[in-house]
Amino acid sequence: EKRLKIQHLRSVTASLTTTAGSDVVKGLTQTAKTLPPRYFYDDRGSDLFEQICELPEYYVTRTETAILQACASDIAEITKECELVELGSGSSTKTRILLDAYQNLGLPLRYLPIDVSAGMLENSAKQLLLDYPTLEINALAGTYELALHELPAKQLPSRIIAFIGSTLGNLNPQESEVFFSQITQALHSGEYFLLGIDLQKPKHILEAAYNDSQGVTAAFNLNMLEHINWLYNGNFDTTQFEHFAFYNDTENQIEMHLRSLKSQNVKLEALNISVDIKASETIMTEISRKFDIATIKQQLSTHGLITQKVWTDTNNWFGLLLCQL
Ligand code: AVI
Repeated sequence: EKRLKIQHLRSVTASLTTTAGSDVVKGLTQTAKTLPPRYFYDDRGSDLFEQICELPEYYVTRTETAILQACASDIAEITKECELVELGSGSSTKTRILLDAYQNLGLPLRYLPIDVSAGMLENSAKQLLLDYPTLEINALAGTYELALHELPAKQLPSRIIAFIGSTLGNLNPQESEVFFSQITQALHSGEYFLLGIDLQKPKHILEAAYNDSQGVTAAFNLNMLEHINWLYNGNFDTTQFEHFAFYNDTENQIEMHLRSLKSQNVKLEALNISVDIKASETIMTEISRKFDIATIKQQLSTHGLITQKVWTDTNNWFGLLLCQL
């Protein structure tokens, strides 16, 4: 297929600046234990995340989709002939709304999805090619960091990098600073950045979204231990941990933890570590920060990213920002 190119960047583990698994060792041997959220996303984890997006309590995906449906034609009109780079493209469901908008204006379609899951990229790319007969795809399998560094040359007059779904919330403040500088370095002056962010809202709504009644989020959280067992030859017993998520209203973030149901020892053979975990001790697996638009605009502007337009829903639950370098 001439319209599809898939480039495999170095593997996720090989691309770590340090030795594979050193982030796990560091996180499990410090006093307040943590594990990096990227370990959620093995095949089962990616599948569970897709299920989370459909949950009645998880308003995030539904709300952002509705905003995109309302503003996609504005975005296409502002950016004109523009190729779409998407960070963490996953199944590319929301992307279709943007592609439709460019197509409806008779603009050329070029899409550069970036995802760590090569399988996911290949499947969604094939489906997209069937549905959009003029679409060209150049997929990049790898981390954002590598992909942003190795973006192929632009073939249309402009480019938009989309980072939607509020994945920004999973980066801590220092990580987001680094991330914004990487975006700025990847863009040329006049090009665009589309950012989707989950906004601050009453605690009970947030806590319900991360403690769904069907237990999908709990399964997603616990699956990280299975993934780590598989990667590093570990013996985490998922029946001896429970999902624990709450809103920290000082930090304005959801925190997801795994709480130990007993005093136990876990070994990760491939990493040569043995970890003692006390009863009720928790391992933090994710933060999901909730933003306010004024603060994020300000932060973007310190990186030279000027917000041209902001769209929200009627509840003001989610924000979509179109910025220009
Ligand atoms: C991918 N990310 C934006 C999700 C979030 O809401 O922070 C991950 C997630 N964790 C639990 N539910 C969903």
